[in-house]
Amino acid sequence: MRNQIRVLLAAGLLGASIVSSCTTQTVTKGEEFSTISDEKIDFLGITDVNHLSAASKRALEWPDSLNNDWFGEFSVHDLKGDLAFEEGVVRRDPSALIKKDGKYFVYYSKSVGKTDGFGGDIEKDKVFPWDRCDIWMASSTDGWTWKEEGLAVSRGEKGTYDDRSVFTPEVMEYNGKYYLCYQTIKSPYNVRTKNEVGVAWSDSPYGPWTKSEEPILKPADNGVWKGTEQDRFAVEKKGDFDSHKVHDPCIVPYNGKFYLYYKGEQMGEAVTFGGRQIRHGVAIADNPLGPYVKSPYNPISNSGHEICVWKHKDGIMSLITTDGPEKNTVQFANDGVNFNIQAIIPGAPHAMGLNRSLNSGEPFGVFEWGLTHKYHNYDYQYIRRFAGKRKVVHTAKNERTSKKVKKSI
Ligand code: AAL
Repeated sequence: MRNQIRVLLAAGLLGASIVSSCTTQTVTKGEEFSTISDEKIDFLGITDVNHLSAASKRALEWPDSLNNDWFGEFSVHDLKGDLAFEEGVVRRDPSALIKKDGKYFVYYSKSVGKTDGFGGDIEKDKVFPWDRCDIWMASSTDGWTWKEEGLAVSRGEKGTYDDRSVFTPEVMEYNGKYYLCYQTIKSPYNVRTKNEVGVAWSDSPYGPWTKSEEPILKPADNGVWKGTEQDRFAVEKKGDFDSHKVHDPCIVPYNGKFYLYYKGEQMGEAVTFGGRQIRHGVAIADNPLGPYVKSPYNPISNSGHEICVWKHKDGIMSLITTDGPEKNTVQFANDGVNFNIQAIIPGAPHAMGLNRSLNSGEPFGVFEWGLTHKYHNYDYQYIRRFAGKRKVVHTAKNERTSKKVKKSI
């Protein structure tokens, strides 16, 4: 028998009653009614609509548009040539890959020597692997063997906003020009030092690069430290989600404007039920060089770490990894700002440098291959290559299936 079901989901209050015989079931959330098919109840494997568990209530609220476009697996491989692991050298946070005249180009943070941390003389020491970095570049024709071409953007002269470190670059090609955006630190680098974002531009992927004289993005200025000790957890007021650091910048041309996505770190960083409280924001400009205005909707994520965003259909897709209750998800915003979870995506490499020249037409195709970094240990990181492969079903070893990967866009 097919039944029409009325279920009250609001505020954990559940009332369910069989109303009449038909092909659909009606679920009400507060005053809102929606119709749920018998097929959906069957698909979700719900035993008894009169006894919906909290999990079943959440499942009934999932949008119908959910699909398995983002089901896949990743593998990571060593590179050859100059980007192979090198003792005593840090190469990390690869940018996206751009392709010109048959060659791939990547930009990354490079420094030498081990990390001392914050226990000693910060005037001399290296406090993080990404401290005392410059931005370097490498090229490759096959994406496996890389030639380090040299320095792209170096730290500024003493007294400038980027005199201590320039790192974690992203690259954008727009109208025949190239733009690198990256994190900047001014000395001294202690635990309360604010981190900013700079930009450089060039007519060629090889440079030379001209740097902005001022940062294009700064942390919110509305937090208040408590006391004068170098303790970043001691605050009178935390301020906005990005009151301490603006990190991992990535500029995407979108809707006739430039969307600068970034990671924010807050003064007095907290740990929540998803680990470190890390969130993303966006700032928008009419021009690639700014001025960038932060969106009033910030923060635009509840989780994440390194920014990995790309244009998808008419909106922006974002891979959220590492921190927060929504880590390991892909999220989509059809306006570039309001992101919703599309799928769980476990195992995605961190600090992904997407290969922006790929165009398979498939959602998961964006992960066909690209670059990532790996911790050899805390002091040294090196760049590797990832490969992502879409799957449609989960099979046992040697199990036969009639399911094929279908093209879905
Ligand atoms: C990375 C990025 C930023 C941080 C550090 C170097 O994974 O989030 O770049 O500053 O770690």
